[in-house]
Amino acid sequence: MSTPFVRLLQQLSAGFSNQQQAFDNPPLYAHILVKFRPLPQLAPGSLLLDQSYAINPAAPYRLRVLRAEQAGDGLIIHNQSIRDDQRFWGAIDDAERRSQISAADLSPLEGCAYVVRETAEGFIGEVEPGCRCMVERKGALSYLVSSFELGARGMRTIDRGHDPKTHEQLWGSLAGPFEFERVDDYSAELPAHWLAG
Ligand code: CYC
Repeated sequence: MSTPFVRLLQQLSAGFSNQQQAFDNPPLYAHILVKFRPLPQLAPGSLLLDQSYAINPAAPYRLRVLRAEQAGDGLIIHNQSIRDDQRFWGAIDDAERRSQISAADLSPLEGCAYVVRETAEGFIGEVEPGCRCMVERKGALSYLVSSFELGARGMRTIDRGHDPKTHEQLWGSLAGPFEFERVDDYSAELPAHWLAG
């Protein structure tokens, strides 16, 4: 009998690609690769997140360390940035370099955790309430409204930025969610001691 925490880690520890969607709908959707891989040296539930454009996976546009945690009845995924994260470009596919990421390299991204609930097919996560996940784009400050839906076959995500005063949408998908298929499975890398509790 696995717990929701374990099932979330198993579904998330994977590589995802929206190749089909990008191929079907240029130029609405860029081809993006998203990978989540366990970091066994860190706190239980820690995953390296690497998001890149498929044309240049060597230079990811977002590298983070996520940490899933059971919280009462539900689940939370904390979001952390990595100091000088260029040091870890390429680490997603290099176990030796992944193992060099330490807790001292991480800082919490306040307001940017995902609140996650289990569904029949998988999980749904939404940025925590409060409009506190502030991001800058083209010089304008906005708060992030983001959600993901995880299932057996893949993941759907939607990111949008809103004006802190007017709440008007400033950027993000107008065409609908990114549709990712699971193309790699890294769940075998989850250390046994994370799965026991
Ligand atoms: C920002 N996208 C963000 C942020 C998060 C995510 C958390 C703000 C905080 C941060 O940078 O970490 C999304 N993080 C996620 C998702 C997961 C996660 C979905 C999975 C659990 O861990 N983002 C894309 C598309 C494009 C996009 C290519 C669609 C519109 O993946 C845009 N996201 C985008 C932009 C920002 C953002 C423009 C803010 C500015 C920036 O980061 O460049």
